[in-house]
Amino acid sequence: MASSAIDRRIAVAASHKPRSRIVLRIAIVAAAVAVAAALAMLPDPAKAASNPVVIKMADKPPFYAPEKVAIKVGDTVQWVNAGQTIHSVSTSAANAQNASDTSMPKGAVAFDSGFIPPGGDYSYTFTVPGTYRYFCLPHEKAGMVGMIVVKK
Ligand SMILES: [Cu+2]
Repeated sequence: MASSAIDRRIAVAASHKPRSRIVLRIAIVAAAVAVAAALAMLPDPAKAASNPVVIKMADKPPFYAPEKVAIKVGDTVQWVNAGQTIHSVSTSAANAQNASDTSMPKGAVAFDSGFIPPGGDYSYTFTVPGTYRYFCLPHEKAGMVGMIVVKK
């Protein structure tokens, strides 16, 4: 009796092996399809560059205009420094003085423009839907924070 129970367990374990391999194979195919779909969703660079959503960065008081923007996945945002001083755009929590000034949806990778001189600009294409809070490194304390909502 006891040995037949063990035999059954071995039989079950053996029958699970090929099935888990099939599951793995399906997972690999699904991942490949997901990557292909993600690549297909990436905007044509020439097209994106010709029609970005523009956010101006100004000095007195330092702010993003508009402060809140709603876009679609694949849209590119271009921040233009229209002021006389340095500004930046960052979702990097490591660089934020106040953690609540930055947030990203799951799966998004933090971006940081570095310092943008007057007249300079920075562009970023959003590929992960969700809400992004970002800040200007020199002016976070002064309230220079912005929000981008990326819809599917
Ligand atoms: Cu600034």
